[in-house]
Parts: sequence; C-alpha cells; structure tokens
Amino acid sequence: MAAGVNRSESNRFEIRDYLDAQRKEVDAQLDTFLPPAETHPRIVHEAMRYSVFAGGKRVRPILAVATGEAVEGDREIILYLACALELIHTYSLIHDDLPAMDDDDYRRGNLTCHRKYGEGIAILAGNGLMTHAFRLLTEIPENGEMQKRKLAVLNRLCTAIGTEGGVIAGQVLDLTTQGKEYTAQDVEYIHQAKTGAFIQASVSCSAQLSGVDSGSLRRFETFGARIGLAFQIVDDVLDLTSTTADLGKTPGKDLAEEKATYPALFGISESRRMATQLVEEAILEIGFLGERGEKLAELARFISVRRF
Ligand code: GRG
Repeated sequence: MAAGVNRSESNRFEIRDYLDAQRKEVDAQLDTFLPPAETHPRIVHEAMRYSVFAGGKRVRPILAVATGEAVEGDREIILYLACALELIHTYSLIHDDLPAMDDDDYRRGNLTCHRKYGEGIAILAGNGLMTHAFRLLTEIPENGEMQKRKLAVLNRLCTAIGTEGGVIAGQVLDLTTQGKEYTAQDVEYIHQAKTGAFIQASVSCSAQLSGVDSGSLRRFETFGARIGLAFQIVDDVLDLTSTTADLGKTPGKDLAEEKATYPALFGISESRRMATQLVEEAILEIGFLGERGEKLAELARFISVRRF
C-alpha cells in the first residue's frame, strides 16, 4: 500500500459502493442541470439527454468529487464542475462515434447518438453538451476567491481539451496515424492528449476550485496525468480482451483499424504492467494527503483493474 494511505479491515472502503453512490448523486445533479427533454427544439435536448443517460461509469466527475473530498472543497461547487466534465466527455463520445471518426453503432450499450437521431442532430447534440458545460461553469456561485478560481479552471479545462496537447490534438493524431508506422513516443503522446489530459484536468480543476496551494496542485496534476495515461492503456487492453456486453460497444476495432495502441506495441500483459506501474506512481504522488487520499487512491486502483 502507498505511503500515507492507511486502511484497516474494519472500515475497509468499498470502491464499488462509493462509485454507485457518487454516480447516483452526479446523475441527479445532471438531471437538474440539463434542459428538460421537452424544451424547444425538443429533438436536440432529447438527443443530449439520450447520450448522457445512456450509462457510463462517470469516472471523470467522480474523480472531481473525490479530489474535492480529499481537500475539503465545497461539494456544491465541485458538483458543477463534475457535471460539466461529464457533459464534455459525453460530447466527445458522440463526436468520436460519428461516421467521419470511429463510425460506431453502439455506445454505452445503446445505439450511438447519430444512429438514433441522425448525424446532423448528433453533431448538434455534442455541440449543445459542450456549450452547456461551459455555461454551467460560469454559473458556479461566487464568493471570495471563487471568481478568480473559476477563470483559472475555465482556462485549464480549455487547454486540456484543445489543440495543443489536449483532447483535440490527441484525436487528430489518433485519426492520422491509423494504418501508419508509429513509435512508443507517438502512442504515449496520443494517449496522454486524447484521454489523459482530460482526466488530469478532472482532478486538477477540482483541486484548483477548492483553493489548494501550488505545491499540492502540482502533485494532483502529476497524479492525474499518471492515471489518465493508465486509463487509456487499460482501454486499449479491454478493446482486445472484453466483450460487447461488458464494454457497451464493439470490441476489437483498434486492431481492425490499425490504431496506435499500447498492446499493439508491447503486448497485453506488458501493457497491463505499465498501467499498474503508472497507477502505483500516481498513488505515491498523493501520499501527502494521508487518509484523506484513500478514496482517490482506490479510484486509481479501480482504473488499472477495471473490466469495463
Ligand atoms: C474537445 C472534448 C473534445 C472532443 C473533440 C471527438 C474528439 C474531439 C475526441 C474524442 C476523444 C475520445 C472519445 C477519447 C477516448 C476516451 C475514452 C477512453 C473514452 C471511454 O471513457 P469511459 O470508459 O466511458 O469513461 P464511459 O461510457 O464509462 O463514460
């Protein structure tokens, strides 16, 4: 066990129960934050809600909540961020599934947004979710330092999903390296950008909104970067080893489409080992939190052992 993260058998923290409870709270909050389905024009609001509530582990919002808990942040405020993260994530999934990108028929165990509502509405539902997410962030109640923190978080989040090392950069390379030669550095960059940067920001934006000092923020950034990369490595492994029922989407597509992945370069067991090592390094980074970091550490472990 990592330094500073103590557990006794009697009060052993159950990650499954924690994930379930947080997911329910995040979902209830998403329901109140999203426009009702019948809001005019109905079809786009229906499509936004269809994709958001199709399922999903809610890893990014739960990481934000757990980070907030670890530093005694304001839960009401963190829930704004948590919901904004899930809306942005769902938007990225809708666009990722489009025929022009990964061309998938199933996501979260249901038809993809464009297969259900058509491409035009799916694009607009994705745009709508992202726009709503940023609106939500601007609506975080302000007191004292919060206005400054909000601006810093907006900037951090835009960087994480942008074209310079963020999600869009990763997705561009994910598309353009398909079927081409690539190196270990290429695949690390793609994974860090496409998936890692946003997971990293889910942790660090929560810490920033909670007003942590710059030294702690750096540690959260490192923790987030490690688990973010591990998350995508495990995602690659699951694409090869899991079933449609567990994944909620079609497995085996990375191989068929000659995508740049860790298992393609290093094999499945070495990729798993690398993900586990990254998670252990991440947990060491938050050792300074002591027992308050226990939930975050368990979430990190969940990322390396997850089966879905
Ligand atoms: C600017 C955010 C943004 C997007 C535009 C389309 C696009 C550019 C990027 C796609 C990025 C993408 C879909 C990366 C894959 C990330 C990933 C591992 C998704 C699966 O996440 P899970 O397992 O899914 O958390 P659930 O369904 O559980 O939420």
